[in-house]
Amino acid sequence: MRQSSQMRFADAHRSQQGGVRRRARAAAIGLGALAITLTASGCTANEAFFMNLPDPATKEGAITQNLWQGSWIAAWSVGIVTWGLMIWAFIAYRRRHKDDVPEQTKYNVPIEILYTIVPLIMILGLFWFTAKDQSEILAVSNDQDQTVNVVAYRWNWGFNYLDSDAYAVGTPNAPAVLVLPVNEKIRFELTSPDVIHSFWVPSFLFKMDVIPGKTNVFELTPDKIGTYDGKCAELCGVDHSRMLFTVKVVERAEYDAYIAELKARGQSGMLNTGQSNNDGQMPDERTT
Ligand SMILES: [Cu+2]
Repeated sequence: MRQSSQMRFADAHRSQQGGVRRRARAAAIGLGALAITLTASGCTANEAFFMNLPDPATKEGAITQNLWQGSWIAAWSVGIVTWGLMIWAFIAYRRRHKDDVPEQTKYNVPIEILYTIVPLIMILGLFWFTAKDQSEILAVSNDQDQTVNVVAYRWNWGFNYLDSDAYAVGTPNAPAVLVLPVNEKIRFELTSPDVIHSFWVPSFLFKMDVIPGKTNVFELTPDKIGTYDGKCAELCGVDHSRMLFTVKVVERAEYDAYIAELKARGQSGMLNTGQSNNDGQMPDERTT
């Protein structure tokens, strides 16, 4: 009798060891497959874990990048702990016999308090960092080197270089170009003569609405020479998707040459926003 029970125990122990080994092998295969998928697809860490946020092209962009990456690190950590607990529960509490019934409980107060308090702490943490960084990025200190009045209208962009007394404007065939000197603090003043638009330069990690009757202001310091895409990020009407522009961050000398070129073309002073008529397009820009 005793002998047979010892044998059963030894059998059970052996099969348990086998189970542990099988699980360890399955976990190793899973991790290996994940590593191969990431490497084979040529994913960078930024693409795989931070959803490919562009490299910031402004001094202030680093704040947003930090907030974004920090939020993802927090999210991945929570995800890994949660998935780990789930997988552990699946394995540790799996049904071992056909007639197994799990222990029936109505509630578990400590666990319920835990999963109310922990998410609350996480949300408050994310809120605190977001509010702190947002107020830092949106702070306007009026010590800018240049002021650009961005005019968004159906369906193009105009840029009034207020300190240089020149303007640039886009046409449907030639999207607007915003030229900015590198490492100079730019004050952007956003105005719209018609409907709400949104000024968005993904590489600046920044977007702000352009609202008729209200001047929205922000300051950024582009610090990387390069050409960046810009677009309207507010569905503003039928040709919203054509509201594209290009930002060129250049050396000071190149900026001066560009302003001189605008003036030579007769684009001194400010864009007449009255050109935008009730139908939304400049009369000379109608394509149909
Ligand atoms: Cu728009």
